[in-house]
Amino acid sequence: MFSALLAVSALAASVAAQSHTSLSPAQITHVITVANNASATNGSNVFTPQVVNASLGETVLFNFTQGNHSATQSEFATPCIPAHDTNITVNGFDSGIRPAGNGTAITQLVVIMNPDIVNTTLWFYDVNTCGIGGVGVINPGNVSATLQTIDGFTRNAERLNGTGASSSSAAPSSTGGSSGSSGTSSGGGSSGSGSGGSDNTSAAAAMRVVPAAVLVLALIAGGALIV
Ligand SMILES: *[C@@H]1O[C@H](CO)[C@@H](O)[C@H](O)[C@H]1NC(C)=O
Ligand SMILES: *[C@@H]1O[C@H](CO)[C@@H](O)[C@H](O)[C@H]1NC(C)=O
Ligand SMILES: *[C@@H]1O[C@H](CO)[C@@H](O)[C@H](O)[C@H]1NC(C)=O
Ligand SMILES: *[C@@H]1O[C@H](CO)[C@@H](O)[C@H](O)[C@H]1NC(C)=O
Ligand SMILES: *[C@@H]1O[C@H](CO)[C@@H](O)[C@H](O)[C@H]1NC(C)=O
Ligand SMILES: *[C@@H]1O[C@H](CO)[C@@H](O)[C@H](O)[C@H]1NC(C)=O
Ligand SMILES: *[C@@H]1O[C@H](CO)[C@@H](O)[C@H](O)[C@H]1NC(C)=O
Ligand SMILES: *[C@@H]1O[C@H](CO)[C@@H](O)[C@H](O)[C@H]1NC(C)=O
Ligand SMILES: *[C@@H]1O[C@H](CO)[C@@H](O)[C@H](O)[C@H]1NC(C)=O
Ligand SMILES: CC(=O)N[C@H]1CO[C@H](CO)[C@@H](O)[C@@H]1O
Repeated sequence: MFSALLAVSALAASVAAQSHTSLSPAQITHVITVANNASATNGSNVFTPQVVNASLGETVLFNFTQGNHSATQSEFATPCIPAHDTNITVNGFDSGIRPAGNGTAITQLVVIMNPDIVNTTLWFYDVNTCGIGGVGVINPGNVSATLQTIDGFTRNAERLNGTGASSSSAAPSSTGGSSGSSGTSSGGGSSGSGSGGSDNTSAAAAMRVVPAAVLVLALIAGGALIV
């Protein structure tokens, strides 16, 4: 009995990174290590893991251990722009840039899965590596239904903010999104193939965000008129 309790306690400590209490959702912590940038052309290892599922009351902890990165919430169609800038009703988390000094200045950003966000897919990026695929997602959901995969998100980031962003084709790919139909984030649609980037879903999402952008511009214009 006592040893069983000890085992449960040890389990709680290992998953929750906080011991001495019982295992409840509020203490389950999913750690995403923010580090690396091993090459100047591939940011896929900035966030490890890149994909996390977190339930109500659980915590996602970004652990900035190395490099000079941010964890900034965005939207699928606009991976490298803060979510709040494309949809003014979304606050969105944003760590700001966190220079970790190669492990000498480790900091954390905690995102608690409260009721208002737990059923939302939370896409995010690193300001300094977004264009080379420094991106990730919390709760991608049923990608067979949404066709919004981490691979599709990465392609959008590289297409819109990569080094070839202005010169390469920005035409939507009809195959980009369907690669996610396997239900996993790896597979036929891995980075490289379908480099045209987007898919029907993201095109629809892009249309969806336009009104917000227009609204923002209208507000700015209004402010300028008042001034
Ligand atoms: C980036 O690196 C990851 C992991 O090594 C690899 O799976 C992926 O194919 C690479 N992407 C590109 C565009 O080179
Ligand atoms: C963050 O990373 C550092 C360095 O690897 C590690 O010592 C620390 O335990 C990590 N923090 C959490 C909450 O996982
Ligand atoms: C971190 O990145 C920001 C933005 O790119 C830059 O202004 C800053 O100088 C960088 N800091 C370090 C320590 O590299
Ligand atoms: C970062 O630290 C690791 C070990 O602490 C070391 O091996 C590596 O060379 C360092 N990198 C830089 C760029 O200083
Ligand atoms: C989230 O979605 C699940 C499944 O549809 C539902 O049971 C739950 O009430 C939702 N939670 C919130 C906070 O909206
Ligand atoms: C990505 O590109 C968009 C459009 O040019 C720009 O507004 C945004 O600031 C860029 N994001 C980053 C992280 O550089
Ligand atoms: C996250 O949940 C989805 C179903 O909602 C599942 O398909 C996927 O494999 C899960 N991913 C991870 C990393 O657990
Ligand atoms: C995911 O979506 C697909 C396509 O809409 C659907 O057939 C499947 O039942 C869904 N899976 C779950 C677990 O809801
Ligand atoms: C903005 O986000 C809210 C959820 O916070 C959503 O209901 C709404 O449809 C979004 N608006 C646009 C234009 O995407
Ligand atoms: C975007 C970014 O930070 N790229 C850096 C990744 O690492 C290489 C090699 O250290 C740098 O040259 C890049 O500037």
